[in-house]
Amino acid sequence: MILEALLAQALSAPAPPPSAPTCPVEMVPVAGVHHEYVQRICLDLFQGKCRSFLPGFIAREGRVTAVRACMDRYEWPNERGKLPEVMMSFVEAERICAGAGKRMCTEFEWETACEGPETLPFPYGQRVDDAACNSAKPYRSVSEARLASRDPVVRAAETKRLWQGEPTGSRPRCTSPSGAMDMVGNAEEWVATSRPEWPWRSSLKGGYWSKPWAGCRGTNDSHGPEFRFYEIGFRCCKDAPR
Ligand SMILES: [Ca+2]
Repeated sequence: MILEALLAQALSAPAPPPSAPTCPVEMVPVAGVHHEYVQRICLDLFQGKCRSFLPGFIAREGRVTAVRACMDRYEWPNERGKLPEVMMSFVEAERICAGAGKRMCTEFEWETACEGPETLPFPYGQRVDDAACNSAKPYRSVSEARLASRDPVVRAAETKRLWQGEPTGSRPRCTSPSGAMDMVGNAEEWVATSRPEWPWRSSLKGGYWSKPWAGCRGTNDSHGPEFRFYEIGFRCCKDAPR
């Protein structure tokens, strides 16, 4: 049944996407039709994670959302070559984006930017490429007690010990079809939840420097807006001009 659905959808013409907006120079236009669920055929399953998908076969299902927005090209502070800021809560990210005349990206905007019109599983293509993005560094075990310490010196030391981020835009192949960079890997990114049935208004996208299977789909919905962690940053979005 899944194969039949995939074939039927692969052969049908996609709906025309919304026209791309004109965005500020530091942002990229994001325009497309987002489908709540996608199903693909996996070609290479490794330790429960799919590392390669069959190109061209995809079933798009669930709620359909037209997306039209502007998105920061890089993780905050959205300047090429700067290190992404981490240990950011969703609430802090909201305040910073608002201060820049922007807002949080929604989960569906983020996925649309990452996948592009072909609804790619990874921003750079159909299969995991450990060198494309900063997502395959060795995992370092975390001292949650030190990270949550009341002493800012202790927190900073633990954050520094765990840090494996890179300057934004360092890996040219880590560019999504929309032009946004480092969507997979480097800092994990706060977004505004698009699925109202989920527990928090805050969600996390794109994995980080030690999550080599991270792709455009797959949302971490486990953390509320006050949560902060050593690898969590964000990027901002803005409504597209009419
Ligand atoms: Ca990222």
